[in-house]
Amino acid sequence: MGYRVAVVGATGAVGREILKTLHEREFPVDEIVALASPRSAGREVSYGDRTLKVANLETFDFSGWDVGLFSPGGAVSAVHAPRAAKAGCMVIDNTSHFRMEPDVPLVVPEVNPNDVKNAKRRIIANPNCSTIQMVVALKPLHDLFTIKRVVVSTYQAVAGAGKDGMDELFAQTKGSFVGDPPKIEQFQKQIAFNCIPQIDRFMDDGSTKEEWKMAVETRKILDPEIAVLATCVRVPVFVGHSESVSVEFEEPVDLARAREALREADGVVLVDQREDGGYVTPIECVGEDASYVSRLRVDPTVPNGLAFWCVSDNLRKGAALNAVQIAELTIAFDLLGRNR
Ligand code: 11C
Repeated sequence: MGYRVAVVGATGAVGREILKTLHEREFPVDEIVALASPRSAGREVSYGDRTLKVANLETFDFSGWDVGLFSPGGAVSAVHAPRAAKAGCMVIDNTSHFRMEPDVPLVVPEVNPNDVKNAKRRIIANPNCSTIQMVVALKPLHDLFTIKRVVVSTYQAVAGAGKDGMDELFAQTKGSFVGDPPKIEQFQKQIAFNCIPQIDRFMDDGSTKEEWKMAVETRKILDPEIAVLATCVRVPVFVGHSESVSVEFEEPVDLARAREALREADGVVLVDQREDGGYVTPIECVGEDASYVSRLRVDPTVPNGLAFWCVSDNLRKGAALNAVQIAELTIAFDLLGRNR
């Protein structure tokens, strides 16, 4: 039996990746609809070798639709996700709008799959991309030695800011060779040939909202006792977020056991050869599913510490794939369709 699936925000970078991922993973679809704002309605998007004409979200009736994968932006999800859920559709929302609401599960299938069963409001939130790849890598280590504190610095691709962010990096890079002055619209400063230590707006304590998200989301998904200090930086990479992660544990660490656990863990690929080039860089993870871990080593500056490098495709595991995996879980737990 297949399901009736709505993809909301279908013309955006994540929406398109969701359609691609649903098709690649042979998600059981009986009927699929692509939805977007009235401005984008009528445009066309691909689903496998089919072309879907985008329908207007504002006037769409979700009655009888089993699952909705939403990535239209927080303000739009705030209005339309509850409307879809009320009509009986199971919403998987990629925006940050519902993530920290206590009655909305925030799920990474390799880490807290059973939380999908608590979707009483029929809304499940997909975490921020930089959080997802990190918690996938942290989970097997937490199971072994119990994490106390994480210090992470990110190197985030412009795809995190959508297609406009990618276009800006391209235009500034090209412009530098032909003498055009950089046009700065999507980021706070020039992004080509630069690094910007600000993603999202500033909070009262001097951190940014992206850094706050990494802390609160990690605690909600993995363990409320874990302290997280994040510094989030935008870098001139098109797709693929990288992270330098230092972890302090309650218990003594054993590098060989850590390696073995990471090798065995779902969603993690350990590539760590301790030689020139024996690690993964963002350009190599594009289009791939895993959270790649490299440069794993003991941190000798704290009693029980490990450090590693982590890379993942932020549009894929960081957004579309994780959302589709959540949808697959709702089927596995019999939460869709006739079981609503
Ligand atoms: C970025 N992580 O790289 C952001 C994009 O909360 O879903 C995703 C924002 C979010 O800019």
